[in-house]
Amino acid sequence: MIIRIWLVHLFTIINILLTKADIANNGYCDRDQCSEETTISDSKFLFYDVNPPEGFNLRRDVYMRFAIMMVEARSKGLDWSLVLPPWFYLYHWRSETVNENKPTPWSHFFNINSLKEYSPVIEMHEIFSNLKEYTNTLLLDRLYILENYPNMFEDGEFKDKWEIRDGTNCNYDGLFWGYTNITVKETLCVRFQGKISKLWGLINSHPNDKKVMIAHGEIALHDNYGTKEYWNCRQSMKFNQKLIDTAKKYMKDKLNCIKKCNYASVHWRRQDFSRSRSKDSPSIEGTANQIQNFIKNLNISDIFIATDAVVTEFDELIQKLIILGYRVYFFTPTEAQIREFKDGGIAIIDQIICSYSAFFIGTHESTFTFRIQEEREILGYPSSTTFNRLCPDKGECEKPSKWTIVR
Ligand SMILES: Nc1nc2c(ncn2[C@@H]2O[C@H](COP(=O)(O)OP(=O)(O)OP(=O)(O)O)[C@@H](O)[C@H]2O)c(=O)[nH]1
Ligand SMILES: *[C@@H]1O[C@H](CO)[C@@H](O)[C@H](O)[C@H]1NC(C)=O
Ligand SMILES: *[C@@H]1O[C@H](CO)[C@@H](O)[C@H](O)[C@H]1NC(C)=O
Ligand SMILES: [Mg+2]
Repeated sequence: MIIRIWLVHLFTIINILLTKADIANNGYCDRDQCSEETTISDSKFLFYDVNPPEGFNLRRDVYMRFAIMMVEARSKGLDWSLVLPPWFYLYHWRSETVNENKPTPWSHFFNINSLKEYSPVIEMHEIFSNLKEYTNTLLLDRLYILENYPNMFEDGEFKDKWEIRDGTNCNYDGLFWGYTNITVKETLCVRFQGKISKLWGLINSHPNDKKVMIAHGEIALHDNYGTKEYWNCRQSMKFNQKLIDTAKKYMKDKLNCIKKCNYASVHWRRQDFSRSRSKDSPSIEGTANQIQNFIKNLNISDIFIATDAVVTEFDELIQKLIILGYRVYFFTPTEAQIREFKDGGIAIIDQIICSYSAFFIGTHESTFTFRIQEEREILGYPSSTTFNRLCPDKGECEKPSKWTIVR
C-alpha cells in the first residue's frame, strides 16, 4: 500500500509532533558532563549511510548536510546526535583488501574534537562501548531507505516532497558500515526529494523512536549551499594531525617550503573519470601543455602532481613535463604509511599538499578537486590561483564554478 502524505498537511502534523517529542525527550549530554542517571539509551541518535559506490569526497559533502541539519535542530531545541558512519569498503580504496578491512572511525581522517565543537556528532565505537554493558547488538528503531522519485520534475517543477511507501519494495544495499551486530526493527521505503531538513518530518512520523537510520542519505540535499553556515561546517572538518604533519614534512623536505611555497600543483583525476568522461579529459600531451600554459609566466619550476593514474600514464606525463623544463614531485607513501593511513589518508595527504601550492589546477567536476579548492579558500589563497581546470584537447571548456568562502 502506498501512503501519500502531502506536505501542506504535514507541516501541521510535524509541528505538533516536534513539540511533543521535545517535551518527551529529557536531553542529550556529553558523556563526561552527564548526570549519573542519564545513559545512552535515553539519547536520540541519527545514523546514516550513503549509496555504496560513492567516493570519499562526495561522502564528506553528505556529512556536511547532516552536520548542519543537526546544528540547526539543536538551535530549535531538538536533542539529537549524529552518528558518524564508519568508513568501510570504498570503491577506490584498492589497498584495503591487502590491509585488514575493518570499519574505520572518522578520527582516522579528521580531527574529531573539531567536528564535535561544530556539531553534536559521536563515533560508532562510542555508541558500542556504551551499549556493550547490557547487549551485544545494536537495535535501531527504524531504517528509512530514501529513493528518488521516478519523475523529479512533476509539472515541470522540482518540489520538496516525500512519501512513505511500504517496506517490501526496496532493499538496504549497504553493509551497516561493516558490522554484523546491527539490526533494525522496521524498514520503510521513502520517496524523497529536496532539502535535508525535511527529514525531520519523516523522523517525527514515529515520535518515540530513539535510534533512526537513513540509508541513501545523499538523496537529501543541502538546505543552503555555499552559505556562512556551510563554510563554518566546512572549516570544522580539519584533518587528523598526523596526516597534516606528514604532508607538511613532505612540503618542507621535498618542496622546500617553510613559510611560503612556490610550487604549482595539479589534481589529475584519471581511472574511471577519464573513461566515463572521456570528452572532458585531456590527453597526456594536452595535460602537459596546459600545465605549462598556466604557469609559464609565474616563475614556478616545481610541479606537484596528485593523481590516481596508472603508473604508465603517470610516467608519460612526468617525462613530458621534464622535457618542458620542470621538476616534478609526487607523494610516494611507504608500505608502513599505506598500512597506517590507508588509501583514504594517502589521498588526504595529496589534497593537503595541493592546498598549499602557489597555483592549483584541478579536474573538472571532481569532488576530490572541489575539496582542495575549499581548503584553499579557507587558507586564503586568491581565487585566481585556485579555480583552474584542465580542459579537453578540443572543443568547449566550461569555466569552473567558483565557490568562494563566506566568512
Ligand atoms: N591518493 C590519491 N587518490 C586519489 C586521487 N584522485 C582520486 N583518488 C582516489 O579516488 C577517489 C576519488 O573519488 P571521490 O573522492 O568520489 O572523488 P571524484 O570521484 O573525483 O568525484 P565524484 O565522482 O564527483 O564524487 C578518492 O577518494 C581517492 O581514493 C589523487 O590524486 N591521489
Ligand atoms: C559489534 O561488533 C563490533 C565489531 O566486532 C564490536 O566492536 C562492537 O563492540 C559490537 N557491538 C556491541 C554492542 O557488542
Ligand atoms: C624566481 O624564483 C627564484 C627561485 O624561486 C627566485 O630566486 C627569483 O628571484 C624569482 N624571480 C623573479 C623575477 O621573481
Ligand atoms: Mg567518485
